[in-house]
Amino acid sequence: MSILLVCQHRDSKPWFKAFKEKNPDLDIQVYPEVENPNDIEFAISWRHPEGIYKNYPNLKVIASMGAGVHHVLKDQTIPDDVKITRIVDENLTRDMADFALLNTLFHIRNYNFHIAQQQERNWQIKAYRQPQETKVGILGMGVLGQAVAEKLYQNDFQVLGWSKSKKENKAFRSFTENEFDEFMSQLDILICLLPLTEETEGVLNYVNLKKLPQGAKIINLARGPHVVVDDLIQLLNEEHLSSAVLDVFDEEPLPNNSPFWSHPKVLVTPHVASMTDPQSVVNQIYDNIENMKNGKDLKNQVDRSKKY
Ligand code: NDP
Ligand code: OXD
Repeated sequence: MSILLVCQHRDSKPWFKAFKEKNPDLDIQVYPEVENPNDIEFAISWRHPEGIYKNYPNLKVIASMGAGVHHVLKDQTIPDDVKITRIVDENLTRDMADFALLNTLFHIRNYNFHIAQQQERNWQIKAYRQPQETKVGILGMGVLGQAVAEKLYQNDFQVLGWSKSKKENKAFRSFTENEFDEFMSQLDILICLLPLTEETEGVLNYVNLKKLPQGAKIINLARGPHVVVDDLIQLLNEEHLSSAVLDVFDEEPLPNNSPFWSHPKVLVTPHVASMTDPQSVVNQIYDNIENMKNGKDLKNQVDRSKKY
């Protein structure tokens, strides 16, 4: 039995090291150097080249290196009986909550404005908003959305959350799918933490973002295709939205000619809101290798019919 490590745009070495330290006897093959494809039963994967998994006839499980699984599920060539798992990790969750808080504070403390003023050597005082008078809405109230809500609530923000199912959590007011307009119409800041699915792709489009009050800000920490690029640029230029923080993009690395790089109201970060630390997640993936061998249930298995 061999493990396949498939990493695109991520360094495979720390992953290899973490698993070898956990069990030196594991046979780990690093794609594309695979000795015997028939031996591969378990893959640890990040943005694999589409279609490769059909070359491993005994593959049983694909473990996403991240919380998101769209990069796996979008590959229609993966047989239906291959199980898929994702990462749920307290360090990943804490880092995401910190990043969301950082950017929310960045917005209410007018950091974009002060950075621009410094470039002009201009000493200009601007009134700032208090957290208690700021409504932050989160699209997607799963593991990460709820952790972000709790952190913002602890820091005195008013928090609203939108998800498929109703949630009971004192940190935020819960809205479901048919309450979208009511949710959007009251926000000062919108944070996106939805999984990418057919239903959520393009959710940050002109019509939906126009439902936000004038001057609202958005923070996309989920996936690039949630945003319709031209619509967002138009709403920033029309001054309906006052700024955007974008951590994720349709194409990563963000191409040189993207309008986001130089837009004065956009802050670009290179998909660093929260990064999986192989040392932190090696146990949950290793346990699943053992669970697979012993025919037991897998941790953090994705419901393939739900698509997230
Ligand atoms: P979860 O699966 O735990 O949560 C997803 C949430 O979205 C759930 O609340 C779900 O509702 C809701 N949802 C899904 N589809 C819809 C829909 N059509 N309408 C309304 N709500 C919907 O995911 P995580 O919180 O773990 O992760 C979220 C995403 O964050 C990942 O998929 C990934 O893309 C992104 N991410 C980004 C990182 C970065 O560094 N930028 C790092 C890690 C993750 P319900 O609860 O009712 O099922
Ligand atoms: C993830 C990510 O899904 O890094 O974990 O985006």
